[in-house]
Amino acid sequence: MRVVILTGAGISAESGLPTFRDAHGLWEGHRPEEVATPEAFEADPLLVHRFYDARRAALATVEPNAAHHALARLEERLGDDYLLVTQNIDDLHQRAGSRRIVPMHGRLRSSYCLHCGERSHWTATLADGPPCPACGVAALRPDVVWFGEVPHGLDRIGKAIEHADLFVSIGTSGVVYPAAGLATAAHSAGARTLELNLVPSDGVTVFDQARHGPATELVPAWVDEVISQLPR
Ligand code: BV8
Repeated sequence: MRVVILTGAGISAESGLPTFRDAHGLWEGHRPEEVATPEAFEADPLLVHRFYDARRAALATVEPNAAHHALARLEERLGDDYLLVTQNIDDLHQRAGSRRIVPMHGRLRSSYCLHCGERSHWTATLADGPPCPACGVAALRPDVVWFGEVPHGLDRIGKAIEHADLFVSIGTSGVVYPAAGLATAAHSAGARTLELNLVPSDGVTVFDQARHGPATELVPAWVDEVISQLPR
């Protein structure tokens, strides 16, 4: 069975990371869409750096939860018949052991150099304008996909969805595109579709089936179900 999973901020909520909607939608009085854009970075790089530096610092204080670990277990059983697509820029999936993963909106623990194009593992701050580890120029930006920028891995995601038997959306409100359009694409490609979310998402009607509740309860239970149905 070929499975494609899409996750959003809801899967990391019980690890202690606020979701976009839960963070009262505001950060220092700004809507995330206002600070997560190239224009905002152009206008006020310090404000944007502080937004991501604070999230990078918070990431160091949290751990993957039972939902992240359950997905890593499922990947172990399905192997290459599995692909995890995440909108999250945290590394909790990777820390839980996920390997077949597309961080389509980038990674918080990575910097991108606007001078030489180098991507570097980054856990410290960027607001103080550190030099790029590769070219030495102080031209680093967070290695995340901002609104108006093209997400990563769209080809790989498109191919996996074309051949999927099952598409599962976990902890996402289904508001941001092109991620929010993947369930419809999977449905049109003939896959069965399932939503696992705390409450019905904006796109719930697209799904053949939906289960609502906390991810740390829904996801391990669903993974156990799938694994129990797999041939020995
Ligand atoms: C692009 C990285 C061109 C940075 C992010 C079509 C229609 C309308 C608009 C558009 C459109 N196409 C494009 C747009 C514009 C825009 C867009 O979608 N705007 C929205 C606001 C309308 N999209 C773009 O700009 C994209 N780029 O289109 O380029 C293009 C595209 C394709 C091909 C060629 C060219 C780029 C978008 C990426 C922006 N970067 N993140 C950062 O993180 O700071 S988006 C960011 O917001 C996240 O990554 C995520 O995608 C989104 C937040 O959504 P969720 O993760 O779902 O979080 P949310 O808080 O909303 O919901 C949480 C859910 O979890 C809730 O349902 C809640 O109930 C549930 N939950 C909570 N607790 C739990 C839980 N569930 C289970 N258990 C719990 N405990």
